Amino acid sequence: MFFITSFILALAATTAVSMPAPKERRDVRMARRSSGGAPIISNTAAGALLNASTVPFNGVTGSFAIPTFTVPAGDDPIDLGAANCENGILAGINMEIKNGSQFINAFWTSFPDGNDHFFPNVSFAQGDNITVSIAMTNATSSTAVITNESTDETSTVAIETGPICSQAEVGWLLQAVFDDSNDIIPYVDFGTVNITASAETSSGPVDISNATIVTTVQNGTTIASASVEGGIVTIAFV
Ligand SMILES: *C1O[C@H](CO)[C@@H](O)[C@H](O)[C@H]1NC(C)=O
Ligand SMILES: *[C@@H]1O[C@H](CO)[C@@H](O)[C@H](O)[C@H]1NC(C)=O
Ligand SMILES: *[C@@H]1O[C@H](CO)[C@@H](O)[C@H](O)[C@H]1NC(C)=O
Ligand SMILES: *[C@@H]1O[C@H](CO)[C@@H](O)[C@H](O)[C@H]1NC(C)=O
Ligand SMILES: *[C@@H]1O[C@H](CO)[C@@H](O)[C@H](O)[C@H]1NC(C)=O
Ligand SMILES: *[C@@H]1O[C@H](CO)[C@@H](O)[C@H](O)[C@H]1NC(C)=O
Ligand SMILES: *[C@@H]1O[C@H](CO)[C@@H](O)[C@H](O)[C@H]1NC(C)=O
Ligand SMILES: *[C@@H]1O[C@H](CO)[C@@H](O)[C@H](O)[C@H]1NC(C)=O
Ligand SMILES: *[C@@H]1O[C@H](CO)[C@@H](O)[C@H](O)[C@H]1NC(C)=O
Repeated sequence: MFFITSFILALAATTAVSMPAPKERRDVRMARRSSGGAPIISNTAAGALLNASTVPFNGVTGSFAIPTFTVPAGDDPIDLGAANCENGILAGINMEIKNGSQFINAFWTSFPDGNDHFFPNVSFAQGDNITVSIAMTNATSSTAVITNESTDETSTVAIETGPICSQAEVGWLLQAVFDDSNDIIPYVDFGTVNITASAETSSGPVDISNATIVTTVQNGTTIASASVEGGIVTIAFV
């Protein structure tokens, strides 16, 4: 089985923010490939990625406080699946300011289908502590759960996919979003996001300290940096 799970938190600075289209999300996953654990430079993402060594991942979790934002923001999902696997799942939160109003939604997408679905019965505000997780039931069926820890509201969905392939990657990322012209919207200053990250295989929890770091560089300038220490993935606006 192959598992990728990414937390993707995107923050953007214009009013014309839209969720990344499925193709764009997939392109982001493709673009963040690197070899041998070398740091990855991306123009759309920052955070950490981890490959399974011998035993595939079967679950991944991230907990964090929704950052403060005052301009349109983006996307904070986890995904399960991979660039080299046809099938996968993405789940998390999307943050936007549209027409002066703030929206924070939890959503999930499966690949290759690519349609966004919203988690019912849960809502969020800036500063809320949330936990997102995906766990495989079997090769073609998973459960995604999002919880607002601040109120104990939880929403759980069952997600069917095609067979997930046999190599594994998990990740916790902050991701840029795209405007209606498919241009990358620059990050706004999101400060620091600390994600308490964990992943597990059938053998139990995995040490994430060797995760590959992903740094966002746009137009030659480092926009966001990341580090991993003690099970916390820290992503910082530079
Ligand atoms: C989630 O928790 C926060 C903090 O307690 C609260 O402000 C927010 O309203 C909660 N969400 C819902 C839908 O109750
Ligand atoms: C995970 O392994 C795949 C296959 O070897 C490789 O393409 C990918 O870059 C690796 N990812 C990381 C984060 O090292
Ligand atoms: C934006 O908000 C204003 C004031 O509430 C409203 O009149 C207008 O129709 C809204 N525009 C859109 C596109 O929703
Ligand atoms: C959402 O709430 C409705 C009404 O209480 C309930 O029927 C439904 O099962 C809930 N859905 C989830 C995913 O919890
Ligand atoms: C996988 O799990 C789902 C949900 O429990 C179940 O409906 C499905 O039959 C299972 N598939 C296989 C191949 O076991
Ligand atoms: C989020 O968690 C932190 C650390 O436990 C706590 O200090 C803070 O009050 C929590 N925030 C909310 C909105 O519950
Ligand atoms: C990069 O620079 C080009 C040309 O100046 C500009 O149009 C574009 O918006 C910039 N991209 C980002 C992400 O800042
Ligand atoms: C993230 O962790 C660092 C180091 O512990 C701390 O200084 C910072 O305040 C934290 N940021 C948030 C938003 O919790
Ligand atoms: C992390 O990488 C170091 C150096 O390659 C290696 O010795 C160590 O076993 C790795 N730790 C884990 C948990 O994979």
